[in-house]
Amino acid sequence: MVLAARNPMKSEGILPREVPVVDFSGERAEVAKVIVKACEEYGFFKVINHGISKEVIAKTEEAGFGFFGKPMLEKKVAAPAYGCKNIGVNGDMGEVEYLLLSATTDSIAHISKTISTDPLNLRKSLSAYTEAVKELACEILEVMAEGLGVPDTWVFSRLIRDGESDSVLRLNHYPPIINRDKDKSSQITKVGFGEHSDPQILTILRSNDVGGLQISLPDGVWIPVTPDPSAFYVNVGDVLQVMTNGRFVSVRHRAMTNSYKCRMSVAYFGAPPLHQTIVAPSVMVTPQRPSLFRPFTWAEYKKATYSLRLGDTRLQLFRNC
Ligand code: GA4
Repeated sequence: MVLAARNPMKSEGILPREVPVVDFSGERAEVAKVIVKACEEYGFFKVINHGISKEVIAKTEEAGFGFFGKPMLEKKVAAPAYGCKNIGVNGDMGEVEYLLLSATTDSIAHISKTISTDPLNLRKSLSAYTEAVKELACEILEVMAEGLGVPDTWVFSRLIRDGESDSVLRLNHYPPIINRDKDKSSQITKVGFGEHSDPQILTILRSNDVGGLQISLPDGVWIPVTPDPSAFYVNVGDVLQVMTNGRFVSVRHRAMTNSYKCRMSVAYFGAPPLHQTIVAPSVMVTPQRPSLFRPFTWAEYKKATYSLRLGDTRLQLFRNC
């Protein structure tokens, strides 16, 4: 059964304040329809019955908590893959610590040797997780292409399946923060990871059972995403917005901290190879819907991304006049 991305209020231009849910075990054409609608309206959806084993998920969660639970001096050994509070290179900060690595066998092997006393085991767990979420991302992208009526249904997934794909894996840890205002009467929620969109094609995110993720709807309203550790959450990234010629929206999102429990999320960012030219397939461009963006390579886009601040919108730099 597929739970549709309901939109009873669309005529008034208001979207329901709950995220669309896709039952991935449903009938393929129906799944495709629901995914396309969710990506057009929210750029975000939740996937249930995704087929990824609980064991694969649990081992990565365990490894993540094991690492973040270590003393700071031991974690710093993993720098530059390990970072605390600094996000990117232009002064963005958040109440977060993280591990950020290339989603390649070599990077996983390297980080495993650096941070674990049982590197083989850690490497096995992280590799199995990365392979599983990569496959889920590719299957989602293939169903999407079908739903969009793109004849080459591998047009998006091929970029992630490519051996030179620039995909990354990120483990984010948000420790609880007790932060009271001056008169100590109320609590202030602090930003863990500030508002931004993901630059890549598609993000596959999972967290433990602690809330904090919020997404921004096209009308500017922020809605909290109810945590569901058995599900995966999918973000449309900037590159997919370009490859659908603006039909899908890359979702702006942020993570807030809380005062009572650690939140840990694991995100796989599916990206093209650096030399790949990003351009919408021809069916996405029509006289009624002319090409919104000029062709550019992922390397160019990545360079622009890293020269800007976290919350900046980079896509406008690549718009056709
Ligand atoms: C946001 C999505 C991914 O986490 C990330 C981030 C990257 C980083 O942490 O190095 C960036 C951020 C992200 C976008 C703007 C730049 C680059 C931090 C930053 C300020 C790994 C990515 O690809 O882009």
